[in-house]
Amino acid sequence: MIRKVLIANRGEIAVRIIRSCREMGIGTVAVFSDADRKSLHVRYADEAIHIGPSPSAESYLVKEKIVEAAKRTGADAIHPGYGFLSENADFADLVRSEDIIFIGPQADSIRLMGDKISARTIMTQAGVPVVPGTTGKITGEKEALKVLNSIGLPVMIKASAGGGGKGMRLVYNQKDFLKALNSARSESMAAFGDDAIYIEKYIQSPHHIEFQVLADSHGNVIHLFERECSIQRRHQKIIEETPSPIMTPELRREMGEKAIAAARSVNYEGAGTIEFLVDDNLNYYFLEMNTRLQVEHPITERVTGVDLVKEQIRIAAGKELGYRQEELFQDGHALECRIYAEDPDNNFMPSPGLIRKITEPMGFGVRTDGYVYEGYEIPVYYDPMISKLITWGKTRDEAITRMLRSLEEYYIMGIRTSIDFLKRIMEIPDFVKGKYDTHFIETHEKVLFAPYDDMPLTEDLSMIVAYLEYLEKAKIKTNGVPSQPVSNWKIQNRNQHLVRW
Ligand code: MV4
Repeated sequence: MIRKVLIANRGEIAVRIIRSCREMGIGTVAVFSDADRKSLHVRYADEAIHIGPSPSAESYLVKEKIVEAAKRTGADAIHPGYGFLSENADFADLVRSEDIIFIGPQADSIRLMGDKISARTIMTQAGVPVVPGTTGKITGEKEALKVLNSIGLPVMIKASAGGGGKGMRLVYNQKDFLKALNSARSESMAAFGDDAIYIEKYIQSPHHIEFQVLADSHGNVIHLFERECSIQRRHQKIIEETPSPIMTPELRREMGEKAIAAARSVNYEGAGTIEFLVDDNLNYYFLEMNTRLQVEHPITERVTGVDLVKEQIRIAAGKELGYRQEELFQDGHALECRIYAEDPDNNFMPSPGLIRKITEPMGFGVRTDGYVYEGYEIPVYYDPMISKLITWGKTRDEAITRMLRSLEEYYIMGIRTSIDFLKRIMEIPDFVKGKYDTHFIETHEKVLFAPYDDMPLTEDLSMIVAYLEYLEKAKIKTNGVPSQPVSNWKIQNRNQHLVRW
């Protein structure tokens, strides 16, 4: 039995976890830093504990402070969310050593998958195809060159302790190889305190497709189908969808089985994700396993009907999975857009600050997972993601048109956001046709970053009102017709608003 869960996280995911806990009748404890006193997760939790200064290194990342907060509040379990301590095996060990339930896999599973070289070895043994490349760790330059000759150019050099693109080097020419090898090594040492690296054949234009798995402590393992996450920039996902436009029923069955085999090979428990690269000929290769709940989990929830957080909690409490593989199916299509407080017209610079006005999309087939509200000030200290907009449709086309109308409804004033940029993606014919790979943003950058043909009004509707008031106060005659500057403005770059007075 779990009666009280401490959520070792902040932002939208903390809110998301609290919601499932409340529906299960489980008490909740929020932890918060100085900057998060007014965060929604603090308001929604039954109890909240201050854990230190704003920088995460002094609050959300301090294992001992989190465990201490759980002990003080009598929480019997800790949910780590994603990011922060969610894939920290030592944290899982520390939590369990205090007789607190860690809602997640065993520490050994986290360790094995956190080390990408050991993950490749284990997957190979389990019959899961990995990208052609090195087995074990590369020691000397001589060995590396020998490996290079057997794989053939181009190759990717990756850090064993890395993941998500950190410490990666792409090498096209033999003459660049040793330099890249050594810089990858030193970068990995500086970032992770570990200079172990491995080499893979470079897959030119892959799709990033991942499978959601759930495993209980009784040996039951199921998969909840795939998510396609190929639309990314600088290794940050922007749009995810399920089903994948390139998936076939046969491939889905086969990759699903491999995902289950992958989870079994590390005695996995809880919710996890097996990431694959899929090439143009539908060859698939294991890339990494994520041993946590992922940002994009809601699209899987939408098409399968499974509340993944509730399942995580049930599994951690020792219960058997609430679903069998045979009863799961994909109902329709789901899309997720990540909404960031950043400025696409200024190299995606973070744009934290005060939310002056916000209207979020609603209606049939729409879900927003967020944590901001009118009057909330987004802190500078954390990830700039504001919310996730998820739409469902009976078909992919319906999910896309519903996403577009939802993005049109989304109105945020006070900060810059990625909303207009996402609208542009939704209207690119290749995206609508499902024709995209991991190079989509670069391929379409001309269109995506083209200047607006109208002045976009991303600031305040009240500017117009102020201007009209000014005209009135200054007794400027307009004959009831909006004067030039006002009438040319468009709201949200889409809906022409005619203002009369
Ligand atoms: C690759 C690859 C091509 N070949 N590995 C990027 C993130 C990290 N998880 C692995 N990544 C890649 N690994 C081989 N052998 C291409 C990428 C990659 C990528 C993968 C998924 C989504 C977007 C990407 C963007 C650039 C590179």
